[in-house]
Amino acid sequence: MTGTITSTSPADPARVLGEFPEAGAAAVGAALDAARAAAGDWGRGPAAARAAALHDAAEAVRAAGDDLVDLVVAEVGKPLVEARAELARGVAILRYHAQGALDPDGATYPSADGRTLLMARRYPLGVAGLITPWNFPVAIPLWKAAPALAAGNAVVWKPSPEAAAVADRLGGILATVLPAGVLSVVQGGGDAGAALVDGADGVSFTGSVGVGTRVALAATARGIPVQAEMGGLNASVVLPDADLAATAATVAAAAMGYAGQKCTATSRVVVVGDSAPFTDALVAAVDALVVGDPADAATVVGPVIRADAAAAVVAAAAAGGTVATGGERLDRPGWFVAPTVVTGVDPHADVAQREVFGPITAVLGVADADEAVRVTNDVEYGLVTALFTRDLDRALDLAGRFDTGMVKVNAPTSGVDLHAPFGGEKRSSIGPREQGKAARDFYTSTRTIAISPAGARA
Ligand code: UN1
Repeated sequence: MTGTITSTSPADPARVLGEFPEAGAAAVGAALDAARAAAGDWGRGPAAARAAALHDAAEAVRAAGDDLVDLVVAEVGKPLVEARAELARGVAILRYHAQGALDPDGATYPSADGRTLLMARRYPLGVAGLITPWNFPVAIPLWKAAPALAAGNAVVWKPSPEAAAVADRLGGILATVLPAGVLSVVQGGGDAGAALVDGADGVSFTGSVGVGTRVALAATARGIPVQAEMGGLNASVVLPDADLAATAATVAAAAMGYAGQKCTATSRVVVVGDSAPFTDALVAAVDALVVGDPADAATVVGPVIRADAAAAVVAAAAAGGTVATGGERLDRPGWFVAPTVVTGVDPHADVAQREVFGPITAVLGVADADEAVRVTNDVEYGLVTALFTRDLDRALDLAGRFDTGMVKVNAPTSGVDLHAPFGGEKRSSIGPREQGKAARDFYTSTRTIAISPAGARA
């Protein structure tokens, strides 16, 4: 039984953005067959052709510009300024991997006999199955698809139903510049995802820990490579010497920008020493953020994605600590919640241990830097940590002690560099890193080839 996805706007739930038939197992199977049929020519063909197609894709996405941005704003409630930045990031990702298609695809090694050509060469996996979330509906699909395609894979992409309209549009744009079957979109939920994992040659997933772990188990049971990027419970650690106002503004934006709906958002603020002055500065910075219509260029905090997501923020705020600001739904249509800061939180309280994925952050006071490291690491996740200090020696020491895939000093937890490895430790990630040159390690398999002169081994 397959149904229909009706996509609505979180800022105006009565606004329907499109209806999309769900792909059942048969439709996913057909997309996989088409991808497999196309993968041979695509992967064995010249890398320059893949580079050219990806450059064309970059140009096509850039040309879609404002239309695509408006759809992102409407469908997932991303504030206009961030949606524009995401589109620009998507174009840059396509250009980067277009160029990357021409990178060296292997290495040679000295052979034992000195005459054999011993080499290791990267080959595409075949059909890459991509399962992507709604929160970066352009950038995440592109940072998976672009390196997959550059390496010579065909792609079948299952987007989140919450971003079905953006996926439909983006998939349509990419289809205009790629050979038939090389990239297709299958709309749907868990069943479509399961069918994809069942037939792909490798799976790259971004989403929740629960689903990501199931995807990884199913892929591993089939013996195919899998990469899963999941949650975060990221800390911003503030040392006493940090610049108070600048740090508060950076942390407020990292916690509340796009209503905290990033796996890289700051959900815990670990303050060393007297936490009162920084907490006051943080609350003032949070209260200064513009909350409202995501289509307004001044807005920093728009709606959360669904009614239950709004309810989860309110419940988390009520579950422990003192609500310093926020904690309530806004009295307007749409899934708006006031940016929320909870103070006096025990590091083991639910609000400090469970990812809420909304505009809420918990302030945890600690006595010294060692305790800050302990508290920061004492969670199941390990995606990113931000450290705020003017002391370079302490930054150098502490940066190596956080159990997270990324550490940033005097910069927000959110935001990533498209050309650097991206991924986390512990429950945040399974498998090799994404983005940059690291992405090739996932989308290719290395084969070692030895070519000896005829008769040499007689
Ligand atoms: C960012 O912080 O710019 O799903 C990107 C997420 C992350 C991406 C964050 N995988 O939120």
